[in-house]
Amino acid sequence: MTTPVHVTVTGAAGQIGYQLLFRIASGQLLGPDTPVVLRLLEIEPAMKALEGVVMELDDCAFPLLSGIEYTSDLATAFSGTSWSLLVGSIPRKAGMERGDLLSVNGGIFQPQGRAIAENAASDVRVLVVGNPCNTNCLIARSHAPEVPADRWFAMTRLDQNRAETQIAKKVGTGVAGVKNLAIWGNHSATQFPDFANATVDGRPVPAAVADDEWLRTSFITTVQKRGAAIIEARGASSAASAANAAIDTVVSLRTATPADDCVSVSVTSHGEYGVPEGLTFGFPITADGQGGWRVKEGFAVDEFAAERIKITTDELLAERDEVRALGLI
Ligand code: NAX
Repeated sequence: MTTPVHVTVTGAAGQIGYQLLFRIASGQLLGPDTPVVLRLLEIEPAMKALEGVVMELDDCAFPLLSGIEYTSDLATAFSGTSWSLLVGSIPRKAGMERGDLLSVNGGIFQPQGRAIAENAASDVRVLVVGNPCNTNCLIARSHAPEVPADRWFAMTRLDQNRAETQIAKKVGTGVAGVKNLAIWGNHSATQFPDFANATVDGRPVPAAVADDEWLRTSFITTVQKRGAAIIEARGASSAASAANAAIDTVVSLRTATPADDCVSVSVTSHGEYGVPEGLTFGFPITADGQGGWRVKEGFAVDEFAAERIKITTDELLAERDEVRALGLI
């Protein structure tokens, strides 16, 4: 039997955790031939709930699930981990200022970054889901300089999936036909879902949709505000679709990306497309199937796109300046 791969999930007793763990344990994250050990991190008050989730994982008798560690201790949670999915965070509450939000999350992601650097496996990769995920990723990464910058990711895949579905519905085709759809920037309401470089059934999206007004207005705002629309309808934030996007992200990073497609994920900028170096920024990337990836070149950035990319860049720079002023990076 292959050696099990250790996968850490933080915030494991939360709603995304509940949608994520069973899929990881069934082999959907790392494939049907790779046994996994789940390492689950929670805060003390949630440990009892987490015990219940662990009981349910046991009750599934997943053949690939080689073990479960559940803990509130950071070193234990990240010991030997190859994939760390950082889901647990403190979402913005009514009346909370942005600085408070960044500061409270800094208190979570600083020590998690250190614990990853000190305890994880040498091949560790980190996907930050907990919001504000781009800046939380930046905070954790800046406290783990030993872990190469290309191992840190923040999740913009849910936005890509949302955008693909909106386009497929508009054109009246299957979502599998929508390709090369980049989400630029921050996982927030400033993100830019780039329709102009995307294709549907091999045709450029603007030609297939034939409704520029829709693409430039309601398409963008629907994707940007989808999270809020789900809270409004469901009375709770996206969980199953978020867990699905986390699985999609890892699978896409492990698989060679076809030449006509890209994967949307936030990564450490090296200045690609003029984005300031060091930001955790949503780009179109391609993976090589061997664990490597690069920002996809050749995306056309017209004036409309450049304006939107600037807005989301400015927001991320403001977040970076704020966490810097708070001493978090
Ligand atoms: P929940 O509130 O249901 O669960 C969060 C869990 O994290 C709780 O069980 C809590 O006890 C735990 N937690 C808090 N502090 C922790 C710490 N220091 N260490 C370990 N665990 C800790 O939230 P859920 O709906 O699961 O969402 C989790 C995060 O994902 C939120 O920040 C949310 O905003 C974010 N999302 C990100 C998305 C993305 O596309 N990047 C989309 C979905 C979601 O909104």
